[in-house]
Amino acid sequence: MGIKHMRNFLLLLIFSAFSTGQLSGQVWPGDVNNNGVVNGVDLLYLGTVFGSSGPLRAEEDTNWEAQPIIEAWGSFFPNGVNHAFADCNGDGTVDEDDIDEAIKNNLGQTHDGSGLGDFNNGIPGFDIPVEFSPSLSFDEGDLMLKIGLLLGNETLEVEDFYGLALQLSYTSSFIDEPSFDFALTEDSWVDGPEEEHSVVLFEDDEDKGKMELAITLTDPTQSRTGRGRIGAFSIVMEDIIVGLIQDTFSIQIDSIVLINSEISKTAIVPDTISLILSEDLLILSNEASSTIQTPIVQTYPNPNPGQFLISADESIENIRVFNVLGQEVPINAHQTSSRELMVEIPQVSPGTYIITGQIAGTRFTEKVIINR
Ligand SMILES: [Ca+2]
Ligand SMILES: [Ca+2]
Repeated sequence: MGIKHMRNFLLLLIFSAFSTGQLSGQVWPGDVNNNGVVNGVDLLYLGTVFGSSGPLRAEEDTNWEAQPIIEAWGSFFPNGVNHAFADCNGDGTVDEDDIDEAIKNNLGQTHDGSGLGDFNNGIPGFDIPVEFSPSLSFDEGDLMLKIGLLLGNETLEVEDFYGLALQLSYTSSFIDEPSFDFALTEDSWVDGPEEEHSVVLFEDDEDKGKMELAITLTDPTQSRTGRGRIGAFSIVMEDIIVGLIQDTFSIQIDSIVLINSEISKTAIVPDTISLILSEDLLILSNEASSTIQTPIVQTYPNPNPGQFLISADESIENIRVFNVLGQEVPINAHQTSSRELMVEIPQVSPGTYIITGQIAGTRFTEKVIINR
C-alpha cells in the first residue's frame, strides 16, 4: 500500500469510528458541555448549534439521569463533546424545548465532573468590563428598581459576541424575598426584548440570594459587535419600600464569561454594586417622575482610616454615611472647594460604609472601606 493509500485508509478508519457512533456516551440532560454541572454556560454551547438536528436518542427524556446515546451526531463541540449532548430532550433537534425542559429544570444539578473552567473573570483595567447601572423608574404605574447590565466601554468594545453567562449573588437587609427579573432592553445592542435572534436564561434563587443569567444568539452564522447596554435586571419596589426608612442592597457578579460562535472564551471584568433605598427616595422619584441615574463621584483615599475626600463635577450636597446594616453614622464634613468635600468619621470601626449624597439634585451612592 502506497503512502497516499495508507493515509486514505487511516482517514476512512477515523471517519468510520466517528460516524458509527463509537464515541457515543450518556447524556445528562442539560449538561451540554458534559463537564459535570448544568449552568448558563451550557446554554451558550447549545446556542452555537441552535436549530441543528441529528439521530434520536434511545428515549426522549429529560430526567436527571444518564441517558444513553444510540448513535452519535456527525459533529462535535471544540472540547470534543458530541453535538448530541445539545439535544437535551433526545428528540433529534436542538431548540427551545431543550432549554425549557432540560437546562432550566436541571439547572445546578451535578454528576461526575468538576464543572471547572466554565467561567473566565477578567483583570480590571485590562479586560472588557461589565457594569451595573442602577435607576429607579415608573413602569406602567409600578416603581421599579432597574439595574442595567452594560458590556464594554469606549476603549474596550466587544468584537465578536455570541453569548454571555453570569452567576450573581445579592444580599439585602430589607428584602425578605426579592424577586428579580431580567430582560433585554429596547436599546440593547445584542437583541430586543422580543428575543427574535436570542435566548435568555434567567433564574433567581431567592432562598440562596443567587442568580444565574445566560444570553445566547441563536443563529450560528451571526455574531455581534458593540458596547453598552445589553439588558436590565428589574424588581418591583412598591411593597418593599413602603415604611422603609433606610436600607442597603448589594449585588455582585461572582463568575462571568463571554464566548464567540466558536466557543472561544473572552475574560470579562465583573462588577459589584451597593444601593441605598429609602422611602425618601420613593418620594423624590415620585416628584421627579423620571429616572434617577448615579452621577460620577470619586472618593479617595479608599481604603482610608476614617478621613477621605469626595469630589465630583458639580457641588456635592446632603452627604450621609451608613454602615452595611443601613444605620447612619455621624460624620464631620466640610467643603475644601466648590466640588470637593472632606469627610471625617470620628467614631467608627473598620469595615465597608456606604456614602450617599446629591449632585445637582441627583442622588448617588459610593462605597468606602475604613481600615484603621
Ligand atoms: Ca455543563
Ligand atoms: Ca431536542
